[in-house]
Amino acid sequence: MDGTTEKKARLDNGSSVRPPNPYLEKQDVDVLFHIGLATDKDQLPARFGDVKFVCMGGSTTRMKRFAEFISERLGFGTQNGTVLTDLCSTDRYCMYKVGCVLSVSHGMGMPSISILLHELIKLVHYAGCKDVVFIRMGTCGGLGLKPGTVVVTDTAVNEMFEPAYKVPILGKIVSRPTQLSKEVATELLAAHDSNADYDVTTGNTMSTSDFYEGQARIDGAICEHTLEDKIAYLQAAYEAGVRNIEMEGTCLAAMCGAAKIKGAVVCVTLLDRLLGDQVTMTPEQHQEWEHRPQELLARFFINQLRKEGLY
Ligand code: R2B
Ligand code: URA
Repeated sequence: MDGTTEKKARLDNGSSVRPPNPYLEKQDVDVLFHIGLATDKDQLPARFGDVKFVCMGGSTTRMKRFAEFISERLGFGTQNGTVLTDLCSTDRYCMYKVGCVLSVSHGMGMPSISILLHELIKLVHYAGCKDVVFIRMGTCGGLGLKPGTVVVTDTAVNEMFEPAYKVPILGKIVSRPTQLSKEVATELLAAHDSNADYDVTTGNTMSTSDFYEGQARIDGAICEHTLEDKIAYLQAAYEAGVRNIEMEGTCLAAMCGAAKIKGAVVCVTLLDRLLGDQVTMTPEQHQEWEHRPQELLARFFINQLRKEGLY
């Protein structure tokens, strides 16, 4: 395909995703640098056009295990029979595809997930995906919740408890609303197995730019606030409806909202931040708790696919 034909096919592909960037139409080729895919070489519509659920989590091994789990749980099989292949040709992120599910690692923090989201939003657009849902599946600190509880985010808020993602662009702070899908959050909550021995709840999620001081911890290398300051801040967060704290939610909410993609955040709490700072669960508990959002997502996928007669 020559450049012009390729560009036309890339932009008129019926995707429901509209990246709000007029300059994309002017580019002949788009190289998605950090995931190592390009519009002219990688047959994005053929390889990714059927994607319905883009699931992201921090760690590469967890996202590989998630892909294996989904493949088995939903009976999707894998791309080449037995072994899952990492579709990112770079080592910045990893990406696995099983049926209509993409499982992608996002690293830690908003700068990392922001780069990935720019490229994934363009990927699903160029691939012609329709009605795609983006979900972050991760870990967090809880507020007043038993460790191991799963929280489906209602509203993602920043450190000032505002539903806003603030990012410096051209030397100015740009504030974007954090917009998650209420519909997806409701469906996720409904997907919980009532026989499970843990709770799935909802509340506001505070996203921070740091794990230590940024989350009011007093166990980092640097701490200029007191234990009393920390308790007062976490209490104020609780009163503002915050039930868990993590590091990517507001960015995902704002970027999905801007691109008209339904976004959701599902995290398991590793500790109760009202009781302490150190993460001390056993490796066995960690593994078991990390699996809980995965099971919830599997049940959510099955419900959604059944509704569309696809499962
Ligand atoms: C949760 O866990 C990570 C920090 O330990 C971070 O990526 C997050 O949001
Ligand atoms: N991830 C976070 O961002 N904070 C916690 O307290 C635990 C996991």
